[in-house]
Amino acid sequence: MSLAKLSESRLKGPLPGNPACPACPHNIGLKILGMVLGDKAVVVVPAGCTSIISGVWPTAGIDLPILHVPFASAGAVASGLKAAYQVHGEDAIVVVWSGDGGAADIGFATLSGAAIRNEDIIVIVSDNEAYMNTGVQASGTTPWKALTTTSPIKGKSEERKDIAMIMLMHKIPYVATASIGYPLDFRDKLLRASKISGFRFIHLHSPCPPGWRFEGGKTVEIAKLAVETGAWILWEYIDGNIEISRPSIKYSDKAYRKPVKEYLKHQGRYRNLSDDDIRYIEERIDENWRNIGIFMETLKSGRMT
Ligand SMILES: Cc1ncc(C[n+]2csc(CCOP(=O)(O)OP(=O)(O)O)c2C)c(N)n1
Ligand code: SF4
Ligand SMILES: [Mg+2]
Repeated sequence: MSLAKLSESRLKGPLPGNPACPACPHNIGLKILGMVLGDKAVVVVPAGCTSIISGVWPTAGIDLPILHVPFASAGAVASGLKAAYQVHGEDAIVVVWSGDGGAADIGFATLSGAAIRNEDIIVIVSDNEAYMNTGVQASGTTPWKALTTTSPIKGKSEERKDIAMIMLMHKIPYVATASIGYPLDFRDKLLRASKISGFRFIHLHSPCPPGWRFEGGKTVEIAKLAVETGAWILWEYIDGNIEISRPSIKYSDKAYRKPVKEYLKHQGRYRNLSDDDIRYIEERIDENWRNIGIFMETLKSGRMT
């Protein structure tokens, strides 16, 4: 179904005038979520920007049923909620909509537990690469050298953790990366995930204007540049195999990738990068592509079960 059709048929998702910053990536992602899952989604939201975006009673910022839960508990609450719906014979799709801090760091234990139990839930991590709601503190997914309010003066000194690969290692049925710059790819992945049962995980790249220090109108452009430079790889793990997703396929060949500087230069959080740093970041991108290629081959050969 086309986006326009989906949009006509279900007007679920973020409402106009909600308190998100202009050009907020979460609003874009939530719009797709509402369009695809519509009335069936029940959304579990740990603390983060989305807690604010969803509004303060009696007004609402998002037209979806939302359960606000403590930071560390989303995986556990979603598991219990789904079990309760099953007992009552209702087929609600329970979705955790979490930030990176809520998923990769503080809520990781309950998320990992729910994954190991293969709970019948969908987890979407809208990754803006820092704890934005509390003032841009570094999280486990903040990239190396990005400036945050808790990083050393020259930027974060550690590498980011790859939460999608970590979740894949839990041997769950479905894992994908997505980007708010490619809504149709995200829509398709969400649709496919919604037709599978068990624990499904989508890691959504979500550039944040105030947190990354770029002009609001550039949210989608920057998300696309992450893919076009190869810095964000779109892939999908399903039926025991990984495939590079259509928007990223071309960039498997380094010759087609834009220089990573094109992506970094718009973002004030990278203003202190040296030429050596940029070269190093480019090398890491190459390495990520090599690693995913090796992993794809390993899965195809059946050497990993
Ligand atoms: C246990 C606990 N620690 C800290 C906080 C404060 N807190 C609320 S939102 C937030 C940041 C959330 O970051 P993230 O999950 O990345 O979501 P974002 O705001 O970036 O969308 C923090 C630290 C809290 N609510 N609970
Ligand atoms: S800080 Fe970023 S993620 Fe949070 S509401 Fe603003 S634009 Fe959205
Ligand atoms: Mg965040």
